[in-house]
Amino acid sequence: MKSILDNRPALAKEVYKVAEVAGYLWQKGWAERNGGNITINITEFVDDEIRSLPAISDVTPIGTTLPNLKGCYFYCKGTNMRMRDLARWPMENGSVIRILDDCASYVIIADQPVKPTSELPSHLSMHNFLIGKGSDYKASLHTHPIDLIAMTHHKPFLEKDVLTNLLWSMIPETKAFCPRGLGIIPYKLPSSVDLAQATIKELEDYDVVMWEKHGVCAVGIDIMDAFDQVDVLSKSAQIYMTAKNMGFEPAGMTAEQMQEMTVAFHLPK
Ligand code: 2HA
Ligand code: ZN
Repeated sequence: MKSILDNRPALAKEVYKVAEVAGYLWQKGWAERNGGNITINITEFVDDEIRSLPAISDVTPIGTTLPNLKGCYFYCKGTNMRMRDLARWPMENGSVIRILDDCASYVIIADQPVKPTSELPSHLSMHNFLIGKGSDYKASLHTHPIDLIAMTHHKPFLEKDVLTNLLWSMIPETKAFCPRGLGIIPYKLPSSVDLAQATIKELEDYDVVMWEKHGVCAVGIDIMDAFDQVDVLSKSAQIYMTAKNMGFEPAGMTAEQMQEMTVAFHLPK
């Protein structure tokens, strides 16, 4: 079957990175059933032939107006699709959409009319925000990491930067590779525009945010970058839990050790 990825190696590479990450999400136990979603901004790979592809779906409202997305194209995981299936068949479990000129609706253009993720309002709001601030980030990831979600069931962890500092202090790499820390968003209905708005507000300060009792949302240069940031935070959460399971509160790196690291790796404060 013909695919939009045929003879477009640069675009295919990005989509196959999504497939690779989808496999990791499943292996990690972060992607039960249809859990999680991924979107990537692929506008830079779009040629005249893609621009002239006809719609293969109805015009569908996004639910919000996103002025920076005019003429943009995204690869999106399909709603109700499984990450473990997407890992093998990305173009059967996801699709490419075109944002229409009203910036408030989209059509699917390839390969098949797979309806995009239920979290499309959040994902597209994040891309709109990123473009607006001139960021070169192209990927957005939502997933359900067991350890990090469990931590949001404990009220003291929901205070600003409590989890950021706790997780950073478990192992030096976490601050090095997730230097902006972990934002917290109080519980909101999945897929809601409310959740989307709260998410972009937190992206001002963080690349990874927790949706209380639901999951994480991360943005990055590409999908590997977004995944890696969640992965290092999850590693820290595992170290914390392992120490607690051994019956003690982990000491954490000292303030001096954190400061030394921050200077040595040229990290933000
Ligand atoms: O797509 O994880 O939040 C399934 C979800 C919705
Ligand atoms: Zn979810």
